[in-house]
Amino acid sequence: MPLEIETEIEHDLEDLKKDIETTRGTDRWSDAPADVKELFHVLEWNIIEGEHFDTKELIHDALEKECTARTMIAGPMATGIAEVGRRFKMDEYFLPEVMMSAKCMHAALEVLKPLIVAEKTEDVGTVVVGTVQGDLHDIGKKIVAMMMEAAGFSVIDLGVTVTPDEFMEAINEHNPVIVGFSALLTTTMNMQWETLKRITAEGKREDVKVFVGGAPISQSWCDKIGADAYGIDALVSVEKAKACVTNLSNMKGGDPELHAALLAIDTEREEAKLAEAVAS
Ligand code: B12
Repeated sequence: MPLEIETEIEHDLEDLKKDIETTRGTDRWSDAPADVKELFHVLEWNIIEGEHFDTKELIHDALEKECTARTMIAGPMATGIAEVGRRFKMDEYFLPEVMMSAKCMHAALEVLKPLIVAEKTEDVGTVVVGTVQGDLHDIGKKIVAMMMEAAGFSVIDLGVTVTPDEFMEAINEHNPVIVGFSALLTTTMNMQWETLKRITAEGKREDVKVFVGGAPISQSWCDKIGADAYGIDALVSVEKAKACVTNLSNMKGGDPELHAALLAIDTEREEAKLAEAVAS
């Protein structure tokens, strides 16, 4: 039986720092058996310290203990790389350290991807994703792509620093239901807008639903550039993508009603969370 471990707790980065640096007496993964909790802390440290030669072994150890790929991605891998981002921002880490941590994430995803993708049972449509021109970040986009694939989509991943031309070529060739732009830099987020303008100029806006995501991206950015949906994380992105091929499948890309319906998915989730918090 796969282990069910809570990974949804939201962390303030400062609290996470204190927690990671000073104690393992944490509420993170407290519902996991003690050996799994310890292993998760070791995996988290492995990513923070960029010990990429050992990452795959740790992932295999966790799989042997019945941890799921999703738990590892949303749990220790997410908190580990978040702490790396904080250290980088505070000038405690420089580029070489971040690159080593990214290597750990890629090593882990290499093991986990086949397990996630194996969940695919049906083909519900095509998604084209890519990181926009000028941007080399691809860890989050890869996670989104694999979760989409598990949910039944055929995913065409165009890689990193994808030009508007390349996005257009892929749209014309694959006729996707959704095209997703990832951007992690404030200096490249504008390329999401440029690519979207290009899709509109080529007369393809109604044919494709446009999703945007990445650390600096927000719902208000999505609204501003006229994209259809913002995906704060992979799970939310998949939920919205599924809506595009089920109850919202008759709506066209760029339709304000589609935009509102996709946004309502976030509102409903927030309301449900609030109701749950009030009830407990
Ligand atoms: C790892 C990393 C790198 C690695 C990237 C390796 C790789 N192959 O991806 C390397 C070392 C190469 C790197 C380079 C640089 N980086 Co960097 N990097 C990071 C770091 C630490 C983690 C990013 C990450 O992987 N996060 C984990 C994933 C899981 O999260 P995510 O990407 O946000 O994805 C989730 C959601 O956003 C969403 N999502 C993501 N994409 C999409 C797409 C769609 C369609 C949808 C729906 C959803 C979605 O779902 C994902 C899964 O849940 C961030 C810190 C941070 N806080 O983000 C800095 C960060 C993004 N980098 C930063 C900077 C400055 C740089 C450099 C410019 C540094 C330099 N001086 O050279 C270069 C830029 C290179 C370039 N041209 O792109 C800054 C950006 C600041 C800014 N204001 O723009 C950050 C924020 C660090 C910081 N705090 O200062 N970086």
